[in-house]
Amino acid sequence: MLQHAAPDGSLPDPGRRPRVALETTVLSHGLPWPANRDLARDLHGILLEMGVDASTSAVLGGALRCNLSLDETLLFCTGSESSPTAEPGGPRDMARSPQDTPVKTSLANLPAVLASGARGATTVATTMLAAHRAGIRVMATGGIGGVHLRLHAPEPLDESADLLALSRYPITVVCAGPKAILDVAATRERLETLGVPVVGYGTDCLPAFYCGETPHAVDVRCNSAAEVARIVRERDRMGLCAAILVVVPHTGDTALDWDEVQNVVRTAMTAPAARALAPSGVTPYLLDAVRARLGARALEANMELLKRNARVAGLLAQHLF
Ligand code: PSU
Ligand code: MN
Repeated sequence: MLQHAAPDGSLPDPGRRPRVALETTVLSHGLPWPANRDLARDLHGILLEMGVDASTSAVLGGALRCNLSLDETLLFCTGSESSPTAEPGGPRDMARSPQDTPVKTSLANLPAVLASGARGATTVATTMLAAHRAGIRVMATGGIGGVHLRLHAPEPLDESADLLALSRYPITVVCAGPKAILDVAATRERLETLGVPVVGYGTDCLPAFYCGETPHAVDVRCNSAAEVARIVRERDRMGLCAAILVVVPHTGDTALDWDEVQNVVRTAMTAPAARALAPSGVTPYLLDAVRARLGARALEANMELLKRNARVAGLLAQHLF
């Protein structure tokens, strides 16, 4: 099959396997210990069984890498056990964590994190950059970042750099839609403005993370990885630089109700703890809040959808190899 050159012109080694890029912020900031450790092992195992390399990205040793070993990946599985009584956004009990929490690293702080020599967990945005530089064409995540809700009208708009990266790097990103904690309508509009095709994998409507359905539509529905691969090739033939966003709906017993999640998010955003957050703390705070209020179901849904997305990404990587 056609081998694609990396931006530096090099071709993949003969005998190299298809690769799927994975992020580390979901491990360090998105999931509690030990769920993050279990997930890291499971994702490696799922992809390995498919004959696909899990190409995990992070800032380590002053470099932006996309080839962490499983042992290196486990360094990013920090944090404490999630407890339903924990104050969302409160200080994390590090007693059980293997290491200190790495710095959440997106595009704006990447150069500073590299220069500092600190360990950095990559978000969707920086993982896309790492994948692009390494010639990896497919990545898997849970929910992408997007436009945040504005509950107090004059607040400045908080918008994830994931959107900018989606407009900039021609990666195929497999996810469960925007995170349900976001302004999903505004995020959907922004994806269109940025020229990011939204492909529903077996669905006509846009999912939002643990919620399998929202009132918003996708651009096109595909029912197989082969169909998605045809769209990716046309994007490449046109020389378009934006990503293709493949959204896989999370269905089944652990899927959460859209209105229920919206209520939790609104309550969490008006709580006093929300006012003291640094910008990069907003997403982890809201994810913690949903878990604290909706309990095990939210964590199970999060884990399940991450594994499902890795499988779909693995299939796509095989088709595009
Ligand atoms: N998906 C998850 N959990 C997460 C994230 C994604 O299931 O924690 C992370 C991703 O790394 C994503 C980031 O890029 O949250 C978005 O953060 P922000 O809104 O601050 O850009
Ligand atoms: Mn933000």
